[in-house]
Amino acid sequence: MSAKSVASFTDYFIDLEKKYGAHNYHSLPVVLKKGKGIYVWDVEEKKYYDFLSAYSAVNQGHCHPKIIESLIEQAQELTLTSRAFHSEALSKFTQFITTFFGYDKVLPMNTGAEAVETALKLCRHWGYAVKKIEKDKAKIIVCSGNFHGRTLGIISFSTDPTAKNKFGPFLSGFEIIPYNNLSALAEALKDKNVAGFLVEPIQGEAGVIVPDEGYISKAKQYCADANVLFIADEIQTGLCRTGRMLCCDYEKVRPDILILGKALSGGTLPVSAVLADDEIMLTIKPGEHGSTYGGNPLACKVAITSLQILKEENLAENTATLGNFFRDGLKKINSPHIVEVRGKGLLNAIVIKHSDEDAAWKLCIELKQNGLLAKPTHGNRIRLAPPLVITKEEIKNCINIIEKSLKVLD
Ligand code: IF1
Repeated sequence: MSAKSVASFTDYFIDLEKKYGAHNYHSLPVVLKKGKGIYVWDVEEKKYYDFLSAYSAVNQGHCHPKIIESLIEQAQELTLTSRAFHSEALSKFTQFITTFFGYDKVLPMNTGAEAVETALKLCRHWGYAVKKIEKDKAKIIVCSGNFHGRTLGIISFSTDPTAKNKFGPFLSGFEIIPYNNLSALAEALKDKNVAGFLVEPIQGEAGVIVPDEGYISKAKQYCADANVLFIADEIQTGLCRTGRMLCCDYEKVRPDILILGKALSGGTLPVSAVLADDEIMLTIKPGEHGSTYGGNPLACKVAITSLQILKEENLAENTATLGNFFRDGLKKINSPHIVEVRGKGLLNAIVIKHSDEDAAWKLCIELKQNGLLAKPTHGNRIRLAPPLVITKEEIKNCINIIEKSLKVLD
């Protein structure tokens, strides 16, 4: 069968993937083949605003020329050594990223989930080596509605039945408390076996849940008072997405363990990192943890450039300003179908209310028709998170597209 014998290229490629690929995603019916800045193009040559940004991995915009240049340059030089040997690129990267974020040490990994696993292992290790928790008794507090990845360890403390059920048995040693609830945290911290508190400064997957002002700073303080590590998963909220370099910066909180991923490579390859000070990081000794690709030269080179761009292009400031402008614009639409507009910086969501339970999906299909890509989550929420290089003019156009598309729900 060739692409020509079916109705459209789009259908052809969707059918092909359906036939040969596992069915673990329900993707929007669009097949992309090119990206540049805030735009992507499909196989029919139709151009779209990308309002998902690969779940915040392309904060710097698709195929940023400087990132691609770094990628190519390093790819022609050296891509992988394993950690059996040192590399020039890793050495430079460790100095660069620790200086950038102000930590003693970094542990590089690949995917976000791996970095979260790393942080959990590190936290337990610290719990035994420094806090002197009795062997195998360490506990880590997490929040309901969390999303930290899809490994067995991580889904062991998920509260999303779709992500978790059918995959047991699970790992123990976690206590789940409600998000944005300081008294629940204070109660859970009474247990002397608690080594850490893992939290997203804004819950992404849950539908962009922004906690009350002061939650993060007070949670950090409670943890410090209880000699418990405050672990921030900034994989999605970090790297300027919410209008600051880190979302924790809004409350002047410096996490004990900081987890980064996604935009650390500007969307070119999986690069993640865990940052911490010596007292924590040096508990891990040679042979106790690692990854073949973690800290590979290609990743290291690309990550430095990706971080430099965030500063060079003032993406935190742009995001903070345009985020406010965008949410104001969305609120002014004043549609009966939008019951809430929420978010911080350019990590936003609208909540749709409609008698048709597929309304959010239908709206996304209409948005696609009108040249804007976004995807519903949890049925009635639509995440709106463009690359951070977007301009005010472009945001205005997008508000118009959203307003026009909403008519499909009338
Ligand atoms: C999928 C959501 C976003 C994350 C945080 C760790 C990870 C993620 C805070 C793991 C990953 C993704 C993965 C993607 C969907 C997605 C997502 F809707 F589920 F919540 F971004 F909004 N911590 N988030 O958000 O990082 O291992 O994937 O590199 O389908 O799994 P990863």
